[in-house]
Amino acid sequence: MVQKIAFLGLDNAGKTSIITAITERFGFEDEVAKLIPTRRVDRDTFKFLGIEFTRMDFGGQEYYREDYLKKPEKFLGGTDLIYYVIDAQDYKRYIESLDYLDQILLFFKEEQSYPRIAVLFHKFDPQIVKEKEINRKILTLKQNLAKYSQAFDIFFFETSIYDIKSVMDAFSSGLSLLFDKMEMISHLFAEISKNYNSILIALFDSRGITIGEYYRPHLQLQEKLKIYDIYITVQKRIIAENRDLFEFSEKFESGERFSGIVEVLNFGGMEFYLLFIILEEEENLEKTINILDKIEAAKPEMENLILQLIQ
Ligand SMILES: Nc1nc2c(ncn2[C@@H]2O[C@H](COP(=O)(O)OP(=O)(O)O)[C@@H](O)[C@H]2O)c(=O)[nH]1
Ligand SMILES: [Mg+2]
Repeated sequence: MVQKIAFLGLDNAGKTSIITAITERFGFEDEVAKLIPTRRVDRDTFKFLGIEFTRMDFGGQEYYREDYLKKPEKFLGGTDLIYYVIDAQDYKRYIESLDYLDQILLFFKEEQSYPRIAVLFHKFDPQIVKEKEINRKILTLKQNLAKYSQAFDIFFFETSIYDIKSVMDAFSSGLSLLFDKMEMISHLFAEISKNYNSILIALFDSRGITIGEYYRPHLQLQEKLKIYDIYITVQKRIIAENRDLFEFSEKFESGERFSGIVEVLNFGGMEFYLLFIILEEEENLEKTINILDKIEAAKPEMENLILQLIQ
């Protein structure tokens, strides 16, 4: 069955930019600059874990919003997952945005259907993440949302197209809400990590959606971003050079060195990318390399879990 995903929010919130960023992970910024306001509803489809998804980008101008709310069953009926995008920098329109979400939720309440909801506080750009005012405003907004939307499972994310990882994380986490057993993969990775000096173990589908991931606790945002940058570069090279394995060795700003592999795996006729990064042990590089080999041992279980997910 096709699953329906709706991107909703006021005009100018950043919905179309987010979708573009997800679709064209590589060099998406040019594309975003050319965007024109969305007219009514744009649709496209994609496959994830073998399931077909329709993604709807709802133009957010007032006259469109009125249209949708006049015939909500036509536009919103059967939605499985909503990404509700709020321009976190546009304080003046918070109330208007909450109002719109409220009316959308009212429709679903009356229908007694409860899609999963991911609220994205968007335009939370890297250079302002530490500013007090925006953090306070977002917190208040979250509290208000939690209060009047109790019937719904709402999840919050802060995103910015200038931090592609934040967008991919929010998108992946939203999708994972539609798969009951998805967290089993992350649990497996947490287990595996205990045996090694792991910094990160992650599994992505071919379009960069996270299926599961484990990060070493206290890994800093900068370190995460660095790893993600490397991952994107490596994935590009793997595709360009038609490889199925890539090994690398790099260091963090702190001077700490790490080794990693990206491996293309084929489970159930689909391609996945496994990223495995461990701390390098200076005195014993050979040991490090051996450890990388050992990821082999975990593959059958990974495959088994993936097959359970997609059946
Ligand atoms: N600062 C900042 N601007 C953004 C971000 N995402 C989108 N924008 C800008 O916000 C404007 C509206 O974006 P658009 O995707 O058309 O919004 P939509 O109406 O919700 O589809 C555009 O000028 C984008 O360049 C972001 O993360 N940070
Ligand atoms: Mg748009």
